[in-house]
Amino acid sequence: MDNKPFTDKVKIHVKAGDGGDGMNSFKAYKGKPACGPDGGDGGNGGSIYLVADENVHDLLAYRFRHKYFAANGERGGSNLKSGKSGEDLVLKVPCGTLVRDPETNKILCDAFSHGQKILLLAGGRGGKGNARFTTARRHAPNFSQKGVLTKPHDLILELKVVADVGLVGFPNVGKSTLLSKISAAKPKIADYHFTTLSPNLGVVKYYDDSFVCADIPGLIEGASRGAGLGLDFLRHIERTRMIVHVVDISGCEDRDPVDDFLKINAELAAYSEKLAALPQLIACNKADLLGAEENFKRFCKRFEGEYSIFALSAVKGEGTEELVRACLELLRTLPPAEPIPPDEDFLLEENGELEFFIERDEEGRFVLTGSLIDMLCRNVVMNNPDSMMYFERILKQRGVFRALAEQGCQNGDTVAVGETEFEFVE
Ligand SMILES: Nc1nc2c(ncn2[C@@H]2O[C@H](COP(=O)(O)OP(=O)(O)OP(=O)(O)O)[C@@H](O)[C@H]2O)c(=O)[nH]1
Ligand SMILES: [Mg+2]
Repeated sequence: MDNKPFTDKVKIHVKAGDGGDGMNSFKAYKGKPACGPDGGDGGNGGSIYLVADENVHDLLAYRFRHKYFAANGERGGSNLKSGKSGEDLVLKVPCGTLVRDPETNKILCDAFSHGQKILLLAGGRGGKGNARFTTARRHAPNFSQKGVLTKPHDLILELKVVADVGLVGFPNVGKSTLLSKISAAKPKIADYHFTTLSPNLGVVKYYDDSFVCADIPGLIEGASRGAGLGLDFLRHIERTRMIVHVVDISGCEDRDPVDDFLKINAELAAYSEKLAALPQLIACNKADLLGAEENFKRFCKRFEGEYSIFALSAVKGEGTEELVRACLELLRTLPPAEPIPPDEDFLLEENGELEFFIERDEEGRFVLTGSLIDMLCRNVVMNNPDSMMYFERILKQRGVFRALAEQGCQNGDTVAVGETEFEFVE
C-alpha cells in the first residue's frame, strides 16, 4: 500500500444546486382562461455532503477532478406540478479530513469518524409557485418566487489522519517494521532512508483491546523547517494521543541514540506545542544488534524516570508485546481523539434555510428544533469545551438566546437540543 502517489491536501471547487423557480400560471379551461392560480413550486437544488469513509485512504481522487456541482432544482410547472429536486452530491473522504477556507485557512469542518455525513453546502431552496400565494383576499396572485441561487466556493480538503499512537523517529530505525509486527498493516520495509513516503495506519489488537497506530516517514534534523520529507507528515501525528518514539539503539548508522532522541524531540517542539506535549514511550529498536546493550544502558541512565523505555527487536518480534501493553495502559489514561471544532459558521449559509423553532414540552423544557439546530448537532461535540463555545456563539449570533428570553425562558430553565440539555443563562 506504500509508495503510490499520496495526496493529502487538495483544493476543490464546489457549488450546491440552485433552487428552481416557482411557476406563475393559471388554470385554463376552454373558453374560460385564467380560472385559478396553479403554478407549482420549484425543486430544491442538490446539496453537497462530505462523508468520512474508512475505506478511502487519501484525497487522490480530488487531485484529478476538482470541480463538483450538485444539480439544480427544476422549475415548477403549471397544474401544481412541483419541479424535480436536484440530486445531492456525496464526496467520500478519508476519516480525519478537514475542510478549510482557502483564504483564511480557517477550519470549516472535520469529517472525523467513519460514516459521518456532513452537510457542506445546502442546495438553494426552490421558489414557491403562485398557487401558494393565494389568500382569502388574494384569489389570483400573479407572481411566483424565484429559486435561491447558490454561490460557488473554493475549499481546501486536508487529511489529518485519525490514530491513537504515532510512530516517530529517524529514517531506517524500524518504524514500519514495528507496525508490520504489531498490526496487520503491510508497509514497505527496506534498508534505506525514506522508505516510507506516506502515512500507514494499522490496527493493533491485543485480546479485546485495540488501538490505531500511524507510521509516518522518518524525520531528520530540520524536519520542522521542511528538511527531508519533514513538515508535511508531522501534521499526521498531531492528533494522535501519544507517541512511540523509535530509536535505533544499536547506533548501527554511526549515530548516537541519545542524540537522535533529543534531536527528534526538538523537531516536534519546533513544529507545534501540541506535538511536544504528547506523552511518549521510547522503543529502543534493533536491540538484537551488536553494541545495542551498551547503548541501552547509557540511554536508560540518561532518560530513566523521565520516560518509560522498552528494548525490542521489531524484526524478531521481541519486546513488542510489552510495548503494546504499555501503549494500551497509557491510552486508557488519555482523553479520546476528538474532531477539531470548526472556526467558522459557514455551512448552509446562503440558502436561507437556517431556521429554528422553540416549543415547550410537558416538562416545561424549551425544545429547540429546525435546520439551524440540526446543523449544530451535526457539527458540535457536546462534551468538548471548544466545540461548545462555538455552539453558544452561533446560538447567540442567530438570535436563539434572545428568542428564548422573549418566550419567557429564564435563568435556570432547561433548554433541550437534540439529545442533550443545558441550563439557560442570560
Ligand atoms: N537487526 C534489526 N534490523 C531491523 C530491526 N527493525 C528493523 N530493521 C531493519 O531496518 C531497516 C529499516 O526498517 P524500516 O522498518 O523500513 O525502517 P523505518 O523507520 O520505517 O524507515 P523509513 O520509512 O525510511 O523512515 C530494514 O532493513 C529492517 O529490516 C530490528 O529490530 N533489528
Ligand atoms: Mg518506514
